[in-house]
Amino acid sequence: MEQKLELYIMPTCPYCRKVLLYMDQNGIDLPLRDITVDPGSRDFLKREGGKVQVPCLFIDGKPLYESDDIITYLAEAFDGADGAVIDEEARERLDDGAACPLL
Ligand SMILES: N[C@@H](CCC(=O)N[C@@H](CS)C(=O)NCC(=O)O)C(=O)O
Repeated sequence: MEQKLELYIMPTCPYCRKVLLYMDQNGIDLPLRDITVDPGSRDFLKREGGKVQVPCLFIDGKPLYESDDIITYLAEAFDGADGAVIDEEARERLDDGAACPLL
């Protein structure tokens, strides 16, 4: 059975951009919830996830935090058709000196 996936993000968050970059490189398209423009999404994240931290991938309503864990999950869930490719150089660039905006 197909799982319901939703990715909670902030566009300026480098960890979110890392996940989004990975998705882009692998042709993965998921519904995005931008908590900076949607207060309802932020409230949902706090209530159901337990904390306001992004990125957070909801898998059938269950939260998965941590960008690397999300990428690992996506690599397994979407592996096959196109093959999962992680661009290590791009990931390092995003990790390097990444500054998180205040929530
Ligand atoms: N280790 C986490 C770091 C995520 C992170 O620090 N996100 C920031 C936004 S850039 C955040 O949500 N901070 C709020 C908090 O941690 O309470 C990851 O890789 O996903």
